[in-house]
Amino acid sequence: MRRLRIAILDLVTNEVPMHSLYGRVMNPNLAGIMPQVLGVWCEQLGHEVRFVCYTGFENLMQELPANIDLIFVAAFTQAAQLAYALSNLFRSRGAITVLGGPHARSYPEDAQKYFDYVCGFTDRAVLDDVLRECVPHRPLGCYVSAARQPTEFPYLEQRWKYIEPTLAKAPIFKVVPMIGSLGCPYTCNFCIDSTVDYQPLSFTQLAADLRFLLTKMKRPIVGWHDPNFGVRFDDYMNAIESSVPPNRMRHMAEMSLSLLSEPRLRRLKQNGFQAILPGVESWYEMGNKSKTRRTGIDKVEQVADHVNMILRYIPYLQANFVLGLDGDQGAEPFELTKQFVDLAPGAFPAYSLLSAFGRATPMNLDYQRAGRVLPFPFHLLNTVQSMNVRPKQYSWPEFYDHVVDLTRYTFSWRAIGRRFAATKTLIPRWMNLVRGISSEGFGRIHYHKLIRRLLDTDASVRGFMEGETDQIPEFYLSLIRRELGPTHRYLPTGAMSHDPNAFLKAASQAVSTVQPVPRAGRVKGG
Ligand code: B12
Ligand code: SF4
Repeated sequence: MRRLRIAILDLVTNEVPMHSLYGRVMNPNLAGIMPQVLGVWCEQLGHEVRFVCYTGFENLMQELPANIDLIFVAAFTQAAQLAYALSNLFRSRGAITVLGGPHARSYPEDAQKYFDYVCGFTDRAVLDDVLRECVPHRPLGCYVSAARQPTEFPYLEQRWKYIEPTLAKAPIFKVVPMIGSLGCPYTCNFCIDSTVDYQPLSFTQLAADLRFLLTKMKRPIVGWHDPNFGVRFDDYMNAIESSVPPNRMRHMAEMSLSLLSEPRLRRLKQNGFQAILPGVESWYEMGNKSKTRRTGIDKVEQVADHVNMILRYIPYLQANFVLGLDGDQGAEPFELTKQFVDLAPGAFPAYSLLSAFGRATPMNLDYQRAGRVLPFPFHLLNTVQSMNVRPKQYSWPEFYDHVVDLTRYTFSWRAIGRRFAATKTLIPRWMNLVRGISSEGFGRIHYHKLIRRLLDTDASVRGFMEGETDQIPEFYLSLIRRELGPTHRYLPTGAMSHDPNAFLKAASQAVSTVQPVPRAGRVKGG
């Protein structure tokens, strides 16, 4: 195979350039693992790699070499328009472009219009196929996917050359991305991993990675990217205890409440776990994540007790909620969340607006069948700036009234003060304060209030959100233009719009450009 000049671009944000202080502190800590994995694999296959993690503050045009054969772009859906613009630019310079990551998994049909290759599950063999072929696929890109998630990743030591320069951009604290498992044994129907088998990676490798990390940093912080950390709880703890002396490492992880019993919390504390991000989601639905059969105020009290117990062992807890689920009705769900804010003052509540990411979950087919999915531009699909499913039980003004009210309550000076007082450890305490008064707290109150006002005053916004027109309102277009900055001019014609029902159409057609993945072997389409 010819030696290729390859660029790998991890798009951690979609703003060019970014201005937020919070983004400067946090974004280098949001980098993905897979772009680093690809870097290692490409070099092992004999190619030359230029790696860039775009955190919002680099000069993208200067960082990326003009003279490359192929570029890999890793993008969440919120970075899709930026990715499409960059693909267009690099194609015009003669490069082959490849997209992977959550957007490619969620909206492959759309991404095929703008990239030569669109990757689903990606293992070494898929990578090898793409690099061996490396030809333009236009107008429709080629969809490639392994039948399942990879069974192994390179060691941390091999990924380190890509991690180190990314973390060098983090001014205050640095989070090292690690992963010990893929998929999940649970089947929450709103989750991308509900249909992906749980699969632990090698615990021997994990222990070796942790030992290596201690040679690089004095008291590292590890951010676990496992969809549900700790399913094989004892194996993880054994790996950590066998390789990390007490007080030498700190950890952050997403874990279900159901996995967080008191004996386990004791062990997590001993092993330096500092932040846990469990999902509560709703007081009426999705009980299987928090493993409670209760609903309403009973569930609020039970979850608040559980959260307060966790906070006795773990200094930082972010409780994740989804707003606008079909099971919610009237003011009650929002009022219950306010009660939770009062009963568990030390938790940081994170609210996501219900979002149906293309083919990410089986449940999205139901929303599409009901004609409820709106064609909000991808750039706005980050669970905050837009909700692309029309609510079942609320009118839009009613819904946004509740969202504004809840957000205001959660980030009132009273609640921020109580959160500050209830958090005993220094960094978590300031973290809660900064998040509350920056874009995540005050910023969101401001943004949701703006949308609520536009629902009354801007007919184009109201008509779009009611599903009466596909015409994207000027308010959103100018916001996107502003955030894409100089890259906006490379956005191909038509790339601001997408078919919100592509998954449903593909599911009901015999021939699709994205074939269902068979049990074994690799798949190509398009
Ligand atoms: C860990 C995680 C994070 C971490 C790390 C993010 C990161 N950079 O990877 C943190 C906490 C930072 C995070 C933040 C966010 N997240 Co998140 N996160 C996850 C989670 C739990 C696991 C993803 C993961 O790493 N899996 C392990 C990897 C190895 O597997 P994989 O992602 O399936 O990747 C495979 C393929 O996609 C492919 N691949 C992946 N990347 C690439 C890149 C290239 C170039 C190629 C060729 C292939 C390829 O190869 C892999 C192996 O097969 C998922 C939920 C889930 N259960 O999967 C949500 C998820 C990915 N997040 C989501 C969202 C919405 C967000 C936020 C926007 C939330 C917010 N409002 O801030 C931010 C965006 C951050 C960003 N970087 O832009 C959505 C994405 C939906 C979408 N289509 O965009 C998900 C699916 C959850 C959901 N709500 O449904 N997240
Ligand atoms: S427990 Fe978490 S990772 Fe597992 S299916 Fe449910 S939401 Fe997804």
